[in-house]
Amino acid sequence: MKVKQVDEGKISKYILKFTFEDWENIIDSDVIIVGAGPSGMTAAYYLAKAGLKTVLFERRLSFGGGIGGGAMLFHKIIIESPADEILKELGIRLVKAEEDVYAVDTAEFMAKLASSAIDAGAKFIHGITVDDVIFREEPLKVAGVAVEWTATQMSSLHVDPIFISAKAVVDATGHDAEVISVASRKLPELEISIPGEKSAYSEVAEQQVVDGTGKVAPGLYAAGMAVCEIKGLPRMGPIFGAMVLSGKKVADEIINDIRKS
Ligand code: 48F
Repeated sequence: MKVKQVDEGKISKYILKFTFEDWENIIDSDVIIVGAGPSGMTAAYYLAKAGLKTVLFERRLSFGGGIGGGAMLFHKIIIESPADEILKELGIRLVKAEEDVYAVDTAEFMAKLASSAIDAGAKFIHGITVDDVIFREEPLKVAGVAVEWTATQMSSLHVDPIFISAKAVVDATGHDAEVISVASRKLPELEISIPGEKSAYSEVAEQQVVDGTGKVAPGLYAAGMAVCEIKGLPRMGPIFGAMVLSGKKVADEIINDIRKS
C-alpha cells in the first residue's frame, strides 16, 4: 500500500480554506441551535431534513449533552412512547421494558442521533460557546447569536465574539437555559421571566416539557430541559422521551414559522 504524501503546509492550508468556507456559509443561517444534547440534535435532524440551513453550536468537543452520563453513569436511559417512533426512524435499537417503555444504550443513542442530523445536512461546530443574542427593533426580534471559542471563554481573556444571523435561534442548552437567560437579562423588552426548574416529578414533567416547548419571543425558541427552567416545570431524570419529542416539536414550529414569513 502506498500512502499519499501530504506536507504540513498543505494540511494547514486545506484546513483553513475549508473551515472558512463553512463559516462564510453559516454566517447567515436559517436556524441556529445551541447545544448538542438530545433535544438540540433531534431539532437539527428535522430542520435539516426539511431543507433549512441549520447550524448547531456545542460548547464541548463531544456530542450528546446529558445522554452520555446516562443514569448515575449507568449506560442506559429510558424512552417512552411515542418517542420510540423517532428513535426507530433513526435506527436506534430499543429494548422493551414494558408496554410503551424501552431502555436504550447511551452510546448508540448519541452516535446515531448525531450522525442522522449531520447526514440530513445540519452543520455541527464544536468548541463554541454562545454567549449572547443579536436583536432587532421594529419589529422586536432575536436575529442571531454571538459566538466565542469555549477555550477563550475559559481563559477569561477579553476577546470580542463574532456574530451569526438566523431567522430562528433554539435554546437547547439544558437545565440552565443559557441563551434565553441572557436574552431575558439583557433585553427586558422581550418580557421573558425565568421561574427556574422544580425538583423531580417524572410522570408529569415529560408531558409538560413537550407542551411548553416552542417560541419564547420572536426568533427565540426553547427545547428540552431549557423549557423546565423558563416555565418552572419539574425535572424528570434519565427518561428522555420528552427531549426528542421537544426537539421535533420545536423543529415543526420553526419550519411552519419560516414558511409563513
Ligand atoms: O443538557 P443537554 O443534554 O440538554 P437537553 O437536550 O437534554 C437534557 C438531558 O440530557 C438531561 C435530562 C433529561 O431528563 O435532564 O439532562 O435539554 O445538552 C445541552 C448541551 O448544550 C451545551 C452543553 O455543553 C450540552 O452539550 N451548551 C450549554 N450551554 C451552551 C452550550 C452554550 N452557551 N453554548 C454552546 N453550547
